Amino acid sequence: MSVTSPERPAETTTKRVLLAAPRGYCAGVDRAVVAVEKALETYGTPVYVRKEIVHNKHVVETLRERGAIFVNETDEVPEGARLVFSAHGVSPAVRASAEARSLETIDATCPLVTKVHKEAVRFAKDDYDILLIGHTGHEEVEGTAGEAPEHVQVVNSPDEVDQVVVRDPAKVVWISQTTLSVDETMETVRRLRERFPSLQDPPSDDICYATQNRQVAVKKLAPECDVVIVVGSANSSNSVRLVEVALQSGARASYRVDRKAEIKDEWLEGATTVGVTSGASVPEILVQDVVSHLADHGFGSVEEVRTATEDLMFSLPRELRAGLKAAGEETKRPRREARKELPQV
Ligand code: 10E
Ligand code: SF4
Repeated sequence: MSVTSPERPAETTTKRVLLAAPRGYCAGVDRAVVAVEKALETYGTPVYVRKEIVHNKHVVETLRERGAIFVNETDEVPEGARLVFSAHGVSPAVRASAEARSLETIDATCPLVTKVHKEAVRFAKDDYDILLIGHTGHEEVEGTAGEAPEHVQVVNSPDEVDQVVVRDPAKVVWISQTTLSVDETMETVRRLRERFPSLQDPPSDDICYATQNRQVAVKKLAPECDVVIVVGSANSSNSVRLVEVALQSGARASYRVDRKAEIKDEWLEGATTVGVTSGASVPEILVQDVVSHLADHGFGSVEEVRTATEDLMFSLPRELRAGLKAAGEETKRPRREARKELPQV
């Protein structure tokens, strides 16, 4: 595989793949998936997980096969059992209900989501109206809004800005879900600021580094592509955003697939350049499957289009580290490249 920029002579007709980098697992997903794996290894079954640990079918199916039991709510978990909170975070009400059932919780909330929770708590304490830009019903939004329900209102898109009502226009702040389209969010903020000129920004970017990096990479390759294939599940916000970003950035077509079997031959008809990327919850093995499927269809040349290098790694959840230590097990983790990916199901 060569590392090149996507520029090529106009007359080139070699069928090729432009492979976005960064793509796939972010530090928060990696930590959450490893947390469930380690919990299963250390404590044995049953280990319950509230909601999907990350929004990826393959990951959830694989962990289920290893013994994880996925539930929707804490009241489905037997009293005193072990429960992992997903990477998307939970509201204080969920924590309280887990405590009321004496559950042994392991909090796999991504630290970058926790950072946004803390912002909500702080601004609520200072009595701001908090405009949470994000998607109603998404678990991360439910968790963040649940930190201060009486202060937070969710703004789904630029079109919703006109319906926002605040108590004091001089005391309004916006925060956001971590996995949104950067461009659409900036448009929402622009419109909010038109209405509320004193609108305060969050202390730092809420859309996380991984979301931003994957969008920048897809923006770079999309103008060169006849079609961009995004590997990711339908409920994965950041994966779905990558399809939108690819289309807005000049790809003639873009499709999301969970796995290579979903790629339709007609998508590739007449195409010369196919872009490939994956959401933050997607194991690399699924991307490599797609790349080899494309090779079987004549797209044998693969060029990586890299726009950033990521080396962030989070330590495992505190409760799990304590459990590992008590069991005499290693709490430090090898770098990601040195570990095996989840096997294919
Ligand atoms: O739907 P999302 O993109 O938020 O989730 P995902 O599980 O596909 O990717 C990881 C992102 C998380 C955990 C939220 N910040
Ligand atoms: Fe954390 Fe960002 Fe990954 Fe979400 S997408 S888990 S916020 S690093």
